[in-house]
Amino acid sequence: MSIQIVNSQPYPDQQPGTSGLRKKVTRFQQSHYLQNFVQSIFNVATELAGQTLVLGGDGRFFNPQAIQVILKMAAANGIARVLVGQLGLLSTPAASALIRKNNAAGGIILSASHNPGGPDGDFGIKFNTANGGPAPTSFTDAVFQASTRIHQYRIIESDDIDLSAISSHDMEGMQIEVIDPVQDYAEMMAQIFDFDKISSIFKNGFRMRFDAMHAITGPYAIEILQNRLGAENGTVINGIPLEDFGGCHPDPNLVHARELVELLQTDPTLGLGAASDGDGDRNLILGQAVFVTPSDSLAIMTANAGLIPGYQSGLKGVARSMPTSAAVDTVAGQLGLACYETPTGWKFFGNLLDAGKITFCGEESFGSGSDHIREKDGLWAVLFWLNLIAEKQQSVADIVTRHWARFGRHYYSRHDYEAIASDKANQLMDQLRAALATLKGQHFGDYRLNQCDDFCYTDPVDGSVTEQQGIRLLFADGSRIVYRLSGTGTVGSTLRVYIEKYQSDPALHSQDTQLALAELIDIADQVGHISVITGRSAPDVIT
Ligand code: G16
Repeated sequence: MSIQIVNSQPYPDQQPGTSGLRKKVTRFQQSHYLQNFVQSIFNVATELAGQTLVLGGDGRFFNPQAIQVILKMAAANGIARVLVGQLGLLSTPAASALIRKNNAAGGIILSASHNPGGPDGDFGIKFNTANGGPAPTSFTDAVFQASTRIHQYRIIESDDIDLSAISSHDMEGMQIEVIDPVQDYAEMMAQIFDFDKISSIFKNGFRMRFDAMHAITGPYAIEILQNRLGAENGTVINGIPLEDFGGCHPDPNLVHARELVELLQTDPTLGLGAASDGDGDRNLILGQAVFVTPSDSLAIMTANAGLIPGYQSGLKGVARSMPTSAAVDTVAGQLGLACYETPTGWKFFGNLLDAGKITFCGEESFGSGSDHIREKDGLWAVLFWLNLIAEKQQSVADIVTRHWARFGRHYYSRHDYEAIASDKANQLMDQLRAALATLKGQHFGDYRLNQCDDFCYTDPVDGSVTEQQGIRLLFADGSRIVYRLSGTGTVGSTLRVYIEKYQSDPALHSQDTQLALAELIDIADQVGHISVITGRSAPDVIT
């Protein structure tokens, strides 16, 4: 055996955030940095020894090198078999599906999600457990602790494995299967959605654009939308995965998916615009002159689940992350469904899904998904909308406005202040926390503050408690302002301010979300002292 035991020193900054460890590529390239973290995973996930591991990433810069290191470390740590995507590629939802289908003991996914890539961009690594979902906080905390104590790691001395073709290899007794990253996932989608019905709208001239943002979903979208469903060639734009995402920012929002937004504006024959992010778990849904907020999308999916073959037997319940609008709560209330409010982070849905308490879940951060896997799923959401359009024979705008007419409208916007100095961001949150007791009952113009707190979640399945998940201002009319610091940024701190207002009367619905929320936006600044503390007069990104 050519196992090497390599001496190394801990790095102090290997604490995983909302979704694994995300740092600059240059940080990951420092000697032993990646190896320390991977060894810490193996030291904690002792259940992996003798079992199957799924491995792949979103193809960003450093993906190929990291895959080879992890294969060699897996072999040295007693893993029996690794399923690795061809060329080291796997979308996050496809990886989750593979873990579940193959009874793998876990998976390692290489991605910094929607963060930019390239030599100066970001890289990331996360561990998913045997249920296919992101590891819980107890696990990531243990990995961080292990990383602070590490002094050596195990690795095989071996040549790199050729991942360019579907093939099998043996590495010191560990079996490596290089698999097609797309086919199993495409099959699963065909089981959930009515592919014949969706094909029929494309046959009848329905046109759409899907922006893969030069990230992982290109090959998946081309196979499913163009090859299997018969959408015209050219439906998938930016479909070739590039290690720097073509210099673009693979974050499917109205700012970074500008090209798609403009395509919809200039071509009135396009009935749907959609996009996904770096690793394929997020989604953006656009119609002609309408952006479907992720919060509304979850509510609309919940209200219409019965139209989709995979959900015809009904929903067990639904869940949303705390900052996500309460649009889905309104639907759940009317349909008599249980509705859960969790902290930000897909991992919090895992227990609810595993316990059979929910079927759908979603987040304002462009994530929606169901119990088919344990990750959010970008293409799943796009297919859901296509299936809805095909069933209802209505435009995206019609589906949305009819939904609002029935359930009322939750005006909703997120304001992001990016890369602010961390001490300022912490000061802002600390002063808000300190003011909570005095804020309650205060009036701000027409708005009376009913309740305010720092969101604390008790998991209904295992009783675990997660504190300090965002400051909530809850007003008497149901309006909300939420302040929270992002867990996925890599430069300074990002402050997210979420603003929401409910209007049940369709006659009073306005076209302009920012206008409808203007007073609350002012209150958010007034209470949070955002401009004073950060020195910023406006957010960097408004969604
Ligand atoms: C990750 C998590 C999501 C979460 C998001 C929050 O998304 O997987 O569940 O909603 O982070 O991001 P932030 O903390 O920046 O608001 P992703 O797509 O980056 O893996």
